[in-house]
Amino acid sequence: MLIKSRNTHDCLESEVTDYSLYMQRRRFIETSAKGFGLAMIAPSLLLSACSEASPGSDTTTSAGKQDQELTPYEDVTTYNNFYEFGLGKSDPAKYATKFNVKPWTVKVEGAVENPGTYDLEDLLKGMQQEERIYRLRCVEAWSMVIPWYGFALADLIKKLKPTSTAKYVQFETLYDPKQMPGQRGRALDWPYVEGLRLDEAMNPLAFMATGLYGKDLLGQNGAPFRLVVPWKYGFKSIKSIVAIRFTETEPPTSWNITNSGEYGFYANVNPKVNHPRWSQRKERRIGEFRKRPTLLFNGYGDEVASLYQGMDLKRYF
Ligand SMILES: Nc1nc2c(c(=O)[nH]1)N[C@H]1C(S)=C(S)[C@@H](COP(=O)(O)O)O[C@H]1N2
Ligand SMILES: [Mo]
Repeated sequence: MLIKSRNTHDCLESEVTDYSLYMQRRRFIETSAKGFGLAMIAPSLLLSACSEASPGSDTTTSAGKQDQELTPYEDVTTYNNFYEFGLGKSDPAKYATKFNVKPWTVKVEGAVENPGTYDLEDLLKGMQQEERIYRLRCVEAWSMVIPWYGFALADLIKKLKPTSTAKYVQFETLYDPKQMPGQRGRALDWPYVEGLRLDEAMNPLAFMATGLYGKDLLGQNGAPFRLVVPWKYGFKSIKSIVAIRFTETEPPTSWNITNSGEYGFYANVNPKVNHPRWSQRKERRIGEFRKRPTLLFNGYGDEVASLYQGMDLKRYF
């Protein structure tokens, strides 16, 4: 049985406010048991659909508990950004239904002591899987609140052991135009690549998701495993990863390659730095009509602001 350790992102069963959500999550206990690698989710884990914010944290005071109401599973799995499966928000759900993720291998390369080609299952061995409720804020000014399932990116990095010269980590998405119709067009330079500074990647908030809502990830959400960096715009959270590369210099990233004036390497959520073509001051939570104010670092400043001390966030956007 999976033992869940408590940290600031955990919450108590008694904080559950939405009964239908509670029932929904109970149902996932059965369905997820059939899934790939997710058979061991403890029921107690599935009942903790509540605010991730610990008392007194920034998120609680600035945004309130309402801010953590989960985005319905239906929306999370049908309104997606995954250009490999098309440019429209409903394309990924339409074209990823037969996406085959077994077997899945991941190449580990660069400045690292344990390079190699790993079966995903071997790569995940020893990773402590847990649920984390994180907001995901797209650069297009919409957002969702998702109960992710997975493990700390830091744990994986510790297992792979970057050398002392490694300063960045780059991730790469599968390139397979037969399965990914979007790759037959040239919307982006395929394969999709993303990266983090190593200290950002080691921050406890950086997460590798294998599931959401207690089920394995569907193709549209980045099966079989994807990055989730909750304080950065959604495009940093690269999906369906097949390579992890440790580098000494800042690695190229897809949206920055495509349009460096609009998409920086850092991409920290920042209401004061507008996208050149639209404001970032507000966002629409999917499923809601009124707009919410966008929070610096997507509301996770307590945990991550120290990473950027002394940096001009307008220049390094
Ligand atoms: N490989 C790849 N990863 C990607 C994208 C993409 O097009 N290709 N889109 C990104 C963007 S812009 C967002 S907002 C999130 C959306 O994740 P979701 O569909 O699971 O909500 O995925 C990110 N990861
Ligand atoms: Mo996005």
